[in-house]
Amino acid sequence: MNYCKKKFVVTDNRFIYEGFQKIVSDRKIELEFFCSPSSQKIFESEIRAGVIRPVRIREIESDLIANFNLGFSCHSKQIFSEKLVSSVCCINIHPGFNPYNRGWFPQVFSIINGLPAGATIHLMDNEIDHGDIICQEQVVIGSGETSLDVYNRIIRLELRLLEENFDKILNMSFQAIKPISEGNYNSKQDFDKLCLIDLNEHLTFGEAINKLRALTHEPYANAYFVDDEKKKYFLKLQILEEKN
Ligand code: 0FX
Repeated sequence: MNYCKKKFVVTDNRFIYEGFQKIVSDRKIELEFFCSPSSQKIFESEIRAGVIRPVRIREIESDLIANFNLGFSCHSKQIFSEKLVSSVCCINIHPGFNPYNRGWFPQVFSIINGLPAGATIHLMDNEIDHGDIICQEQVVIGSGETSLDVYNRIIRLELRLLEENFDKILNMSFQAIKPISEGNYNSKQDFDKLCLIDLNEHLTFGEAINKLRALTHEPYANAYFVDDEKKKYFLKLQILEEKN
């Protein structure tokens, strides 16, 4: 029966994990936490203590379907299968303002294409960052912000939205609304393409600054150009706001 079924969280992000744990411990609710096998280093001590289990979701899917009635994907590297999302209520905490710039690194693309950025909590279906929206909030991107600046605000917003909506989600008393359109989707390949700076591309200064600040995200080396000797140079933009 539903009321005795368990709830799970899959995450590969330490900041989100710690925030999630705080929300859970304030409420004395039991959740099972999983991470991807590739994130074992991030969660070394938690794995040793048995509070997070590294799993391939596909391998434990039948257990999840039989014994769980709610699951969260919070910055998980793993895609939930159609079978899982149609059998168990699965909820995604996403660092983007659906349906805009669904998929890879939403704020990077928002800085470049001007589409809204923010955070969305939504039901999962078999398309990426696509299901009905439980709640969302936009962040306004400042003209001097890099991808890292915007991302740091978004992950805090995700946790605030989760905290505010957690009880409703657990009681299944939320109302989810269809996204206003299909929006647009960016893949890892779209991001990789952005990173190669074509030295002969004609852009306005504004467009070039936006591209470089969108690709500035410590500790990653993203934007690069290749010179005539095939040497590769990475670029990042430093922006200093005038102090009054
Ligand atoms: O936790 P997360 O934001 O990413 C995770 C998953 O790894 C990812 O597959 C999933 N789509 C996402 C919802 O949750 O951490 P991250 O370190 O992979 O990325 C954080 C930000 O860092 C990203 O928005 C842009 C930046 N970044 C990341 C990588 C890997 C870069 O600028 N370059 C990079 O190569």
